[in-house]
Amino acid sequence: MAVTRTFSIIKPDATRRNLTGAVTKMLEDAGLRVIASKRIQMTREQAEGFYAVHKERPFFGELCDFMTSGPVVVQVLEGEDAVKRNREVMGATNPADAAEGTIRKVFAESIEANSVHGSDSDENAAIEIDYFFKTDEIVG
Ligand code: DGI
Repeated sequence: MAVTRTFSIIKPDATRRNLTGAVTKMLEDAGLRVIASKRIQMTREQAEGFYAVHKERPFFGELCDFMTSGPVVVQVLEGEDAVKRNREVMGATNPADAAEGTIRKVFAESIEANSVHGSDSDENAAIEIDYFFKTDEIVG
């Protein structure tokens, strides 16, 4: 299996509850390595651009409100089959459906305040990494 990269966000519900370390430990325990990380306050424009694929969905406005409601930690993760491995450890979008031991099962508050984002394909991972990081901020 090839070593690849994915993009992760520790969302405002998790930073608010001081869970940055706890979430990162679960990512690391899943075999993912944090090769870039920064804590930022996302602007409305950044959130709307990041979630542009969802702009016709009824929850788009609330999603952007939530993602700008507090600090987030954006990360680049590296590991074997990183996109898939990260999606596995994140768990289902709705914590009610998430498997035992996943980040969302353990920490998420709701389908919206679900603690983490993770890219859903290698192609989107590259786009999302590029959206938040300069090349020299990533040290693999
Ligand atoms: O890739 P995921 O984060 O698991 O899920 P997604 O790409 O389908 O949706 C992106 C985010 O949008 C998700 O993490 C939380 C939010 N979202 C998705 N479906 C709903 C939702 N928010 C609300 N309020 N209601 C939804 O049905």
